Amino acid sequence: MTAPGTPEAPSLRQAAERVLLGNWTGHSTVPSHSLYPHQWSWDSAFIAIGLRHLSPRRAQVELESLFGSQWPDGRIPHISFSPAVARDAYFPGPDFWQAKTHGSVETSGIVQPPVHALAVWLTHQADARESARRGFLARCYPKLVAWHRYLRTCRDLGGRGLVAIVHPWESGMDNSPAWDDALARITPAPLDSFTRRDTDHASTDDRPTDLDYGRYVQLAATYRDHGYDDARTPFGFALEDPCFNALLIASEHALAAIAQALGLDPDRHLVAAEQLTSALATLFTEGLFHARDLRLPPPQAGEVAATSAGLVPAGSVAGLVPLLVPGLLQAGELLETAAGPRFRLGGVRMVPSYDLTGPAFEAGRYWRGPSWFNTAWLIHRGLREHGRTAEADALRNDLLALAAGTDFAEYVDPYTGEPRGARTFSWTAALALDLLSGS
Ligand code: 2M8
Repeated sequence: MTAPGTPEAPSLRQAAERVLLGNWTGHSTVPSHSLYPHQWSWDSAFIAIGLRHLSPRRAQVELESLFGSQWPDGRIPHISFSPAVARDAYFPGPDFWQAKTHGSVETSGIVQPPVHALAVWLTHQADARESARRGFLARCYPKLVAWHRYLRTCRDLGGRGLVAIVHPWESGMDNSPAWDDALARITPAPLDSFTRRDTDHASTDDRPTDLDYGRYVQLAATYRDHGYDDARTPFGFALEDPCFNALLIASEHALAAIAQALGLDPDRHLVAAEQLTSALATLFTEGLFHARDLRLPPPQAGEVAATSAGLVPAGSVAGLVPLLVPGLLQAGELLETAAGPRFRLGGVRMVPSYDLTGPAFEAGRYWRGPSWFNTAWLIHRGLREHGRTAEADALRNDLLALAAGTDFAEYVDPYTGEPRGARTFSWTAALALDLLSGS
């Protein structure tokens, strides 16, 4: 039976499937043909999670094609460029990144949150027989192990057992206010040295500012000019992000399940999950997980440090994502914060990307306030993990109603539900399909 307030399931399912079919390119799915016309890393993981209900085989191919762009050091780049798309259709494109893997696939050089092992495990479960026939898990497992190894070694820049991001794009929450202070220390690339393409397709009010873009370009160019070598690059921006690390923990748990299904010992993954979970606890303060800024200048004489642990004061939805970590000790406090005035779970549409009471809140601008479907899906999973079924069901129904009512918008105003950014956006359709399928 369809819950009250949710759109009629069969027609929503068909509409979501149409979006996924329309954005399919033959081996992967673009987030949006206009705004993001290539393959994105964490988008592909979310897309596979929905696509598995339409075609388990296609979901496998989606992930396998992404893994085809993996670098020899194990990193999975955040964009895999399509040779069929004009080289300047998206900025920064392949000519900016100058990165190639296996001699042919052109990619970016930075990464995105590691949702991939979770996506592989869920995709496998959708049709275990077809997965076994194609050797899906056996082929993905070593790639996922190499990916996590890269993150846990080359990217443990703080030496605390947590992964650091070195560019706001690596968080997937590009212009989150959580990055403002760290970004303010970066000298932007001159605005006349590059041409944005995103504002050709979306309103400038819904997108990051030109100043943000100047800094994004500068950070990426520095990494590129040091050969994307983590040991050599003088990273001006390095933060331990709670969302990124929580997803790595969820993915280590998924890797343990994958190892077990392959008859391998899952212990190393369970140990990794445990180590990461206790390191993650150092990011918790005042009811929320916060990013740690590894480049925070030491306080001047007489000045009080912002927080003793170098934690960024801005609170964002990234700090709620650890809810999906099994057995999380801070879950009770985190649930209180989610329901309180800062995020108003159940009181506004889905979950805002940034503290509703924060000084930088903007209801329509990208990751500075609007509610996103992927983070709502993650929080839904977290609520279920901690037995909060009623809140999980309410969030599910809200997500489905918004997906249906906005033609699968990229993000929405948390107060009005008004659509923003792209329409027929792939992960919105995929994750709606997943929730419709009872996941
Ligand atoms: C957005 O990020 C890209 C850069 O990677 C952009 O703004 O051009 C973010 O929302 C990110 O999370 C997402 O993966 C990407 C594609 O949907 O778009």
